[in-house]
Amino acid sequence: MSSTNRNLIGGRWVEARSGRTFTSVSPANHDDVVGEFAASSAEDVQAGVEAARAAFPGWSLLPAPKRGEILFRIARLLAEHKEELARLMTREMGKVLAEARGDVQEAIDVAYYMAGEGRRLSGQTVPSEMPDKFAMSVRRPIGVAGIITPWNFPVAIPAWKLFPALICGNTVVMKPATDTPACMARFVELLIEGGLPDGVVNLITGSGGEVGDAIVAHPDIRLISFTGHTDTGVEISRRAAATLKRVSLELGGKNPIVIWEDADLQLALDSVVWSSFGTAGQRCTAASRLIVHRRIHDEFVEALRTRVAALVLGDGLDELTDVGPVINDRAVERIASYAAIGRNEAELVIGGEPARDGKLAKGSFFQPTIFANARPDARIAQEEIFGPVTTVVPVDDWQQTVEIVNSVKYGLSSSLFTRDVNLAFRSIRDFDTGLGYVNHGTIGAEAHLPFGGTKATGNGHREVGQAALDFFSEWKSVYVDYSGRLQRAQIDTTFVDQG
Ligand code: UN1
Repeated sequence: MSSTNRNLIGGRWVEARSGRTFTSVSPANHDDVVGEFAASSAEDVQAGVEAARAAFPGWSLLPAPKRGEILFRIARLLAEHKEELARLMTREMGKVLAEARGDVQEAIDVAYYMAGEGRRLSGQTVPSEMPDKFAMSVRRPIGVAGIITPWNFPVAIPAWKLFPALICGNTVVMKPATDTPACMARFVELLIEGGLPDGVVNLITGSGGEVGDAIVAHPDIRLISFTGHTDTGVEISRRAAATLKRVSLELGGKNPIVIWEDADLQLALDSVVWSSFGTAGQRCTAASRLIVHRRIHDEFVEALRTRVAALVLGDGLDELTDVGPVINDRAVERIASYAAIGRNEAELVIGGEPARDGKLAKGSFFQPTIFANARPDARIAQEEIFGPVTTVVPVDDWQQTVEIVNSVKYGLSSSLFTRDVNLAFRSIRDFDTGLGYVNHGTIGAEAHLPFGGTKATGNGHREVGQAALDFFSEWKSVYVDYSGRLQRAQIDTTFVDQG
């Protein structure tokens, strides 16, 4: 079944001005057309920005607890439609149904959390250094936010960005990834059904080159929140500087799980299979490096090979499937080229090829792949592959482990399996990543703590949790002088310490 889907601008569903469209197809079966969507351009972005600007005064002046009530309603609607959204997501993006349900659940969690923030949005109240003077800071909305989202979490990541933007009083122009417009369109329909006023959220589908560029360039967009490739993030930063936009970037990862010799091996294996091959390895937080103590390297690799050999590849809608497709054929090619590099750099344990047999023939599938005995500086141990491929690097001592963990350009997530509490705390201090796990894989961050990474993973901002409020609001410091006379700060005050 195919349908025509449109942009949402100022509360109305409209076609792209050019009338052009593009199709979204299922990565599990390219004959399955999920829908046809507006191939928008700068004109459509212009209309979206105008609608968002027009909606800004009303939305930003609506008291934040009332904005929160709308988010509560949206959270409940998302929960009611969880199964429907999850099935659409599996069909359009490929992740297995259990994970798609988790993706929608994360959006529900963020909606509830941010709805509650509507009754806090705290600033500081501090004593003034002058008598009869009141000093405090308040959060203010900024304006129109441009939100550009990836395909790997088609509902959760838009929600991470959208709900804090809204609770802070901003209005939004959103562009979904070209691979997952249907998920975003359905998500936005539910926002409207939840009572979001016209123009508060505007959806513009289309390519990065047209829609994304126009959002980044538009002078009336004050904020950009982007998740995707590091190179794109750098380019966005560069271009957004021309109009002094505030930019939050969530970029690549090369996340390690360290397995120490005293680790609970069964737990480590369960966690590695989940962190490396869940979402077919297409998470920014996927464990694409396994740093394993040399004394247990061979035993661990053999046990992991057995586990991975048992993984069932297939359509994520089939409950028996463990690993779904990757997003499209270009991804299959990219992963295959890394597998070819890996064969020259390390020992191929299992996988290494696209999977095209039988029912997989019409989709974009890649065999779950393990490389072992890799050097820490091998390309497959340094570069983000974004597929079901993980690389085992043997290690001899702790100092070397810390160096290897920190040797990549990214710093999103890291994990350590050990029973040694001292090492656990050392890892928290010394692994240079924004997320750190102990006896748990690299994936599974929750909605109420900051999410983000160090180094080339981003530009220092954090998503979700209270940290997201800091990105989507501007501080105003307020002084109320009720002394009735001129009091000059730093001058007309009693100096206790005269130096
Ligand atoms: C991502 O890795 O692309 O921590 C997002 C997790 C999820 C979000 C991941 N809550 O695995």
